[in-house]
Amino acid sequence: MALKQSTARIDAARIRADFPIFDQLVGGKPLAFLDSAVSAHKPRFVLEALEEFYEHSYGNVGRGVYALAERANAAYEQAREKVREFVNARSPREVVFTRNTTEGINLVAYAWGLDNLGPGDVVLTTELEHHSNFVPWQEVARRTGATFKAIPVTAEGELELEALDELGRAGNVKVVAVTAVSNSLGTIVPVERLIRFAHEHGAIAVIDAAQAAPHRVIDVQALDCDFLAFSGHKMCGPSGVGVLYGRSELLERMSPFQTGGGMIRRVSVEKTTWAGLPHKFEAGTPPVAEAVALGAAIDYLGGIGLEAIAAHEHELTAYTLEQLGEQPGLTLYGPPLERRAGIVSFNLEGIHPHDVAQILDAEGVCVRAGHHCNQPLMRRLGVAATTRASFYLYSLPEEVDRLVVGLERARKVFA
Ligand code: 7TS
Repeated sequence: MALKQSTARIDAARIRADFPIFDQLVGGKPLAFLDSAVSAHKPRFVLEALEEFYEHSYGNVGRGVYALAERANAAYEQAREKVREFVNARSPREVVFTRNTTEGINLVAYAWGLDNLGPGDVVLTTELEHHSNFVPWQEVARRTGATFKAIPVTAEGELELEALDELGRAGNVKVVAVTAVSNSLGTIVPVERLIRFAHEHGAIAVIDAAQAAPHRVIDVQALDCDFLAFSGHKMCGPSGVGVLYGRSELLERMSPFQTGGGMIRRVSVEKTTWAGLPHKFEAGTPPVAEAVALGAAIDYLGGIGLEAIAAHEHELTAYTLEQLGEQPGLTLYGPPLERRAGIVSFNLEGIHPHDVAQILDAEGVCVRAGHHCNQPLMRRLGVAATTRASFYLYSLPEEVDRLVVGLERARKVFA
């Protein structure tokens, strides 16, 4: 998942016109939205797909026999096929719709972990993880008696891969769960290396692609990962829908995560049997319209090109590191530009990140301040929190300039 330098260029100002959210003033100022890592805005194309589906094709899936229900079902399964192609899965049977990344990882941790982990086994994650790819594993390890370990990170926020050998000797490594891109620091993780390590130890490799899928090409066959999870809302899709890719041989052998309607073959007092893939893992009414709109988001991003989007974010990141690097009393966190996605975390000396974010908000600049659901990483960096700017295809250099002006103001206010 290394950054591919593309010669294609996107016209971010023109792309921005596709996003109605930017048509307004907030607090009398145009939005400088530098918080896309938390969630991305939606282009008209996706909003219209959502509306069109509700107005003309809405129905539940896997239930009705009337024409409208069949239309809804066809749209839902067509969205699944778009996701399959997006991640290059072998079959739509390997694509499970979830609510979000968190649910996808919990599905694997519980449905696979509870049946396959025990004392003497090691669940290996990293200090870079979002809590969503850390806490579920820690909890399932606790319940099963497995050992939970985290690959340490360097002061620059990169994995200490030299620690792998020793960690591999700590026991029977059964799971390697790792993020492809750090949501706090933008670190691009060499997941290929970790997937290889997992398979050399007979472990499953679980990839958290929440910060990767919106920005870079994912090919689950080339990666050879066993599971990969991401969220629709971070990639211009609606909230409430996510995706879990799972290798079919593993999904077939797993117990369901949740049980109920929509996921059964036969139910009787004596015994219940499960539906085939992927429906075995989609209990209850799924996010039907949201999945259809996620399909539209995939079309939209595909029309622009993920490589061109990554190249645009790379330029903005370079510009931001350069601009912030000149600010007095500002500490930058994270790896060098060449191993970093469109995320920049920093602190201003003597000013709490929440105060920085509040002053920036008054200037119409949206950033995130806090621990970013990365408490183990914050502890490693020796800070309680950071201020974070993150970019997407609609981000503009002018927004970075407004960030810089806002930071100068914060320094004056708190001087
Ligand atoms: N994994 C990573 C790497 C993430 O960045 C996030 C959300 C999640 C998992 C969870 O995604 P969800 O859709 O299930 O909530 N990241 C952030 C963030 O950086 N700031 O707020 C949420």
